[in-house]
Amino acid sequence: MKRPVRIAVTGAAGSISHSLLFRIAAGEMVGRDQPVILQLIEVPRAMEPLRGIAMELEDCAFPLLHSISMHDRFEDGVVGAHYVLLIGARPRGPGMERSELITANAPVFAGQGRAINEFANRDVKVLVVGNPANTNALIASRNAPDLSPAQFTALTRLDHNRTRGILANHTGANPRGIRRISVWGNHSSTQFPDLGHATIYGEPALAQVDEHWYREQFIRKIQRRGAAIIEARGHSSAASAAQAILNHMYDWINGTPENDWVSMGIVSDGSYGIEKGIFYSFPVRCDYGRYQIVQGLEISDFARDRMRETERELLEEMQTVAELLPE
Ligand code: NAX
Repeated sequence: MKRPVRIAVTGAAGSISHSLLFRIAAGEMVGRDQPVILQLIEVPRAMEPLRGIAMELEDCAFPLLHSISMHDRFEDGVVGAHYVLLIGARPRGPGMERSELITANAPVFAGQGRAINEFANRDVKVLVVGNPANTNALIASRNAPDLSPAQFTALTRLDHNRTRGILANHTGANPRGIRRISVWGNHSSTQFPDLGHATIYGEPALAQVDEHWYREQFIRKIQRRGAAIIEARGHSSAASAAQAILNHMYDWINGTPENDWVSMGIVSDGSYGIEKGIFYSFPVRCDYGRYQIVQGLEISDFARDRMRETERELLEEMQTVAELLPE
């Protein structure tokens, strides 16, 4: 029997976690033969609902769920963690500007980065989900000087999955037949869901859809999907976000399938001319716990403009939080 791994989760009593924790305990994040310890972290006022969730987890009698602990201090919850999912964040209030959301969340993620640096396992893998996810990942990683920035990632897999799901529905293909989607940039409405290299059952996707539809409707639909879900449901995406978190972590830990890649928000190494150091979504391949940016893709002028636009937004976000970014 394998030794259990420790998974720390913030926002553990929130909506995404409610769709996520039970599936982690069932073995869907790390592997079906890997026992897990859940270290659930919440703000003090949410500890009581969290206790209820812990009871429900216990009542499922998952064979792989070794134990559960609950914490209202991040520093305690992250001790020894092999995987950290930073889901909790201050939500965007009515009339709140994106820049206000960024400055409200920035100190929280700086503190969490410092605590991960000090208390987590040295090989920890961190996924930031709480928005603005890319910039929060940048802040956390820059405040964790003893860890590699490559150990920090931001969730753009939901955007990747949306691209795949909506394209499948539009063309009648099974989502499994769609490969090589790339989502570039920020997890925001400037992201660029790129079908330039995508294939449907092995044939170029762009030869199978109307180019005008792709440029004028499809891209915008993906960019605004989160807002459309809030409008329809009254709440932001939860079950699909949980699915994307499981996919992101599973692939990072276990590897991506042959002939395909996935999108992850990671620190830029300057590939494709994207400013070094920002957290930008790239197409990546994962193998044995590491990831590598897919190199050598041909970038059209149309794609280049969109990649630049979302890069600009990330550079602006970085400026907004500059004082929380130690060198
Ligand atoms: P909820 O408001 O349902 O839950 C958030 C939970 O986090 C609450 O229980 C709150 O008490 C807790 N929390 C807040 N600050 C905390 C802190 N400092 N430490 C520990 N817990 C803390 O939100 P939910 O729907 O679960 O969404 C969580 C975050 O994910 C939001 O920031 C949301 O914007 C973001 N999303 C990011 C996505 C992505 O693709 N990157 C997609 C889904 C989602 O919109």
